[in-house]
Amino acid sequence: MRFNTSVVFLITCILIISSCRKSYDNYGIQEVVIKNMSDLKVSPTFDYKVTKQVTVTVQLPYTVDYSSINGRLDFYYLDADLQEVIVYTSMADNNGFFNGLIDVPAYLEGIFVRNLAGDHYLAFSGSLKATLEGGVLNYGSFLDTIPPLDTTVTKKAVFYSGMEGTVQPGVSFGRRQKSTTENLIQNGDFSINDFGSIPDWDYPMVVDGRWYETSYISNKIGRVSLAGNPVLRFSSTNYWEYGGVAQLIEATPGNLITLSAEAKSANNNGVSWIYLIPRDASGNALAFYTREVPVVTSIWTTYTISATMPAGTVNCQVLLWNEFYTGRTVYFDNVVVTGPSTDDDGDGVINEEDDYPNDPLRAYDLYYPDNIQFGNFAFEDNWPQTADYDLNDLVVGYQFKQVLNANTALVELYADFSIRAIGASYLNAFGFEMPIPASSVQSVTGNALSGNFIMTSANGTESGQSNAVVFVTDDPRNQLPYPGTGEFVNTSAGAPWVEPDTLHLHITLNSSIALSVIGYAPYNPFIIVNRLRGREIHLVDQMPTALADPALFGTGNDDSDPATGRYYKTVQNLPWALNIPGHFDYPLEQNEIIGGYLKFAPWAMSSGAEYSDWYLPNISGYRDEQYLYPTPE
Ligand SMILES: [Ca+2]
Ligand SMILES: [Ca+2]
Ligand SMILES: [Ca+2]
Ligand SMILES: [Ca+2]
Repeated sequence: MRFNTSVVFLITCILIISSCRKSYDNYGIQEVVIKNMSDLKVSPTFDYKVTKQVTVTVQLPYTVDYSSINGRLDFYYLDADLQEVIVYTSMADNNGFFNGLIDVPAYLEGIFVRNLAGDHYLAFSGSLKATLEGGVLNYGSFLDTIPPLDTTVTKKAVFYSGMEGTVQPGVSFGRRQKSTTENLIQNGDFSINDFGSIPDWDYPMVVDGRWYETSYISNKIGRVSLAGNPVLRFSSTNYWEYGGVAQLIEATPGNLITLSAEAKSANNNGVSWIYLIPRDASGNALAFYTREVPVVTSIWTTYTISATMPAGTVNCQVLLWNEFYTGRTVYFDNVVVTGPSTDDDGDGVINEEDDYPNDPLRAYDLYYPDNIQFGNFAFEDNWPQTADYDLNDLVVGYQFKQVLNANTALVELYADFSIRAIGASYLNAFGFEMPIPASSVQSVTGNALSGNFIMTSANGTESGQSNAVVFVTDDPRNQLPYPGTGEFVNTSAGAPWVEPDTLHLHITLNSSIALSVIGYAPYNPFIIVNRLRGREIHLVDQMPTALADPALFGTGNDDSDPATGRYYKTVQNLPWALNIPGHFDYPLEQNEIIGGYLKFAPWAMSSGAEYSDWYLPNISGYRDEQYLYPTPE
């Protein structure tokens, strides 16, 4: 797990979020407790989304030549267990530029951005309540091309070599494991006590796999043991000086080289730098590519610089550089240098960033809701009559994997669906519509169609549809059979639990389709109620398919208005379905969701401005477990 300069920001954000949660109490404002869905007062335009779209702009570092490659960007957040949850992946253009809309949990105030050239935190601008917000991240703003700052060489060398004894560990946060990947640097973890000496950084060096310490400073540079782990320590001096360690590696013009190193400081001040310095045949520096480490925090943090080697390069100096003054101590560890990056399949995505490095037609996987967890669709099935809001009539877990090429076009789609609960007497089919012609689909496999209810074309899409409509199952009871007792399946606490079965769908296309055309998963999921083909139920404001019966709109309790794009909401603006892009414990049979999730009401009544994390588990005061189905782990 890699962390960057912005872990501090993250911690700050967590503090801000927790303080927001407490603000009601702090200001003594009483929340009005609504216990029945029928008492909810919801804006007629509220869409019941727990995600938001943010506009994100990223400029990759100017030290890298992107003219023939597309740089990969992974956008992730850290969950409560500090797992990296990747919510979006894309490629930058041949200027290293990316601009796009990404869908993220609405409670996030920012997102981590990962690229070969390092990880950064991108804070969303605008207020939490803004519907349109986003941010700009420029990798170049962390970089420079100046030579190492230096001091006049006057001091006698005090060169320390050898373990200096054990230093008590400081705060260690998300420490990365020692790298086992191919590393162009030798002894990057400082496990070997083998250091040479050079007077200063710009002296001649050879490629010999050794670190060299600059000796014309009076401070100590040496190995120390932190909690049994050897690291490099640059410690204090009484003078203002500069020094560090260097190693020379092979390099040739056009090589894309990436240097990363972990650093931390005991006293949180001063400046350090990591450098890639290409040298010519005479040993002269051709350029200075540096990532400044302006404040080395007390948390182990990974810093990264990527650069394309210029004409004339015969090798490259890797330099860890520091300013020294009284009281300053900096630790470095896990120096990793990778490269030269190659693109074996020639699709414009370098091997390190290519999920399919030997397949020019495929470049990366884009997951929804993310790479780690299943999301959940929760349906009410009594439309157009009013629902009982237990949101368990059909509960479907899902995870989509869109396989894209280097031009961000969809090549094929994998989708896993898990029927988790059937809290209904109706027989409801489940599928989804994609905004592409049915004829563009080549094949559909892995779905479960048992009978003659859903008619399909040869390619597996529903016949009679102009758009591609794929049914996952026409009878969920085949995936989640009735256990013999209890009212329904997995919605009553007294009845036996039935282990959900997961269907693995694979949809291939006749040719790739631009993501800008096909859009993003989860597309347009819906159920068909009780084998009445015209009776579809979709998420709020999602279009019915061409086979839905338009005569049903506006009947019963439905307040849809096709002329204005209003669909599947009551006059009171209540929904018949929810999409939770993550963990969801649905309610027990005939218990309104509002009883189990105590922040659902303030969330809905504030149009999503408050408690957009209402569905998350393990937040104190958010749930009343007696109304929620106790899904076994
Ligand atoms: Ca490639
Ligand atoms: Ca590829
Ligand atoms: Ca229900
Ligand atoms: Ca039910």
